[in-house]
Amino acid sequence: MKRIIQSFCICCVLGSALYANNLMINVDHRKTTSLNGQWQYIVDPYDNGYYDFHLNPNIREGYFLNQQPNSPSDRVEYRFTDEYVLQVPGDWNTQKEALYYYEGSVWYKKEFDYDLDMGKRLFLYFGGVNYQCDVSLNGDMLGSHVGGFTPFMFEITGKIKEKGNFIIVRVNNARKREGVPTINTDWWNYGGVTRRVLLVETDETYISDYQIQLKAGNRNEISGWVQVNGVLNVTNVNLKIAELDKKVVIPIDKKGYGKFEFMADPVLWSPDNPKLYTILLSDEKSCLEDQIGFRTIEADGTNLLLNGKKIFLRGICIHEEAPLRGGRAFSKEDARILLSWAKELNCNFVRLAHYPHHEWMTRMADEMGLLVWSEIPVYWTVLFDRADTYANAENQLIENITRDKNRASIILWSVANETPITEARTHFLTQLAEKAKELDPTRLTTAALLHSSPDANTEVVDDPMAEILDVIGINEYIGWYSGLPDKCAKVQWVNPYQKPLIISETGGGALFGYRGDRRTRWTEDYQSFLYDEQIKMVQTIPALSGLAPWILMDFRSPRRPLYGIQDGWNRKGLISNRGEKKQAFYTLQSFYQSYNQ
Ligand code: GCB
Repeated sequence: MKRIIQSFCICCVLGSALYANNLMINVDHRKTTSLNGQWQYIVDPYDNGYYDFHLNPNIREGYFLNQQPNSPSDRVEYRFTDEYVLQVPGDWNTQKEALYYYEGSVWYKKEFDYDLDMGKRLFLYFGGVNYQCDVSLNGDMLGSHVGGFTPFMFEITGKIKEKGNFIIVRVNNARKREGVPTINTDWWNYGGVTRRVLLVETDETYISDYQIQLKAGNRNEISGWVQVNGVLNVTNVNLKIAELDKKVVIPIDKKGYGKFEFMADPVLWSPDNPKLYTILLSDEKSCLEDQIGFRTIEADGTNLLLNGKKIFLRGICIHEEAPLRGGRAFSKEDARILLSWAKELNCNFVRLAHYPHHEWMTRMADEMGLLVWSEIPVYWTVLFDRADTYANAENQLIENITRDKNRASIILWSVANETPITEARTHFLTQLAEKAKELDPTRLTTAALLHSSPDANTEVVDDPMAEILDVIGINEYIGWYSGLPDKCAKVQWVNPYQKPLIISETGGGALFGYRGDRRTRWTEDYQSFLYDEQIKMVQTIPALSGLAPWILMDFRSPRRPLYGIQDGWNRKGLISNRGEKKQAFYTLQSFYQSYNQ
């Protein structure tokens, strides 16, 4: 009983235990068993399976116990059944009409058998669960996780049986003022086990994590580190890059950690030539493969340098919304469609807004040659003066960087979007930017900032975060939230910072197929005219390093109720939610094509 009391201790759920996440990276190249598919579920708006009638932890009847009545007189007031199943991965909102607007708890259950050989270890891996979850196995709590877009895992070696295991997960997507994001966003709060669930099997000792990159600003030196987990009788890890004719022996210390650096002359990864090398990491027993590209990214005054050469980022923002089908994107095919559209636009850059996207996206960006802005959901008005909110944001940053630090495509770690300027905010974001640098000195930090307008035709970059970050992102909606598109021609931009500047958002809404004159809002004509005017204006911004308009595809948002036009969708997409390209798609496409020449 004690074990159960501990596992349901509310302070464990609300305290630092939420952030204990020993992530093993690169699950795709390990021995895995999918637990995707149909999971039984119970909707629990009152958290009845979690609290008793006095709001104490429901130790005796908590749904994680999966109790079965043993006799006709037994009282058990819940039952998981095949009559109620949800597809995992997937959000619940678009799977069940009754759950479309639902925000609260849903219990998921999955059974599995597993025959684990002696000397092997087993981990339960979740790619992403929105927003908070408590995970149990065979009636015992494994732990909890907060944050809807990053992976986490639990070791279950010694906790499974050969037959009849059951996992029960309470998922809760209630928005919280102190959460990250907070209660106020412009996207749909898709709940559920939205990304894949896997069992990952390893040897007793295994390589859990590593970073292998060119040294910052050095195109001939590869450096990094490896972390080994387990019994730690490993003295060396071998790193092999056959195509570069490199074999490196990395000495491992008592903590399982080893550093390395060596000279090399790799073909550099770039959008024009997204060259990836097969990397093999091995200890005596096992070998782990990855595909890694090598490139450098630097800020040099107002210039952004990719592989030492000035680059202009021809970008587009993307939400992780499934193309055509709607709902949270989760498959390789979803990623392929979204990124192919970006390629068709002649982009060399995507801003993956406003939270870490699926690992498919960044791996595919590596393969397809798209540079990536990767972001955490520090959006608008999170509670910047709260230590727990900071800890949550930092944990999401750590999990994001941990997962994706070997992706050549990622050049920017973004710590926030459109946050109000206060001392507490600036302190909060500065700490995040410092953390990102500490974890990954090979990339640049950024955030999407706001600008100020001292008079009708002057726009000034003046957020104090511009001092701290390597690259400044500015969201501006001239011609949509501020004036009409012709305002763009009158505006003067003032940017005192000697740093690369990117317009990280701009745009306006249009309903696909709605045509009219260019001053009629919501027509494709208005939107395309706005893009024409924006394109002219941004070229007058001194030393601009990139543009990422808002947004590739229409996406669901409860903030967008306008009947007959929005109907619950943010219509700023260049492509409708049905995959139809609006006129502005072609406007931007031809600008990017001309920029490319
Ligand atoms: C913004 C936000 C983005 C919104 C967009 C809009 O500035 O960063 O999340 O969706 O504007 O459509 O208003």
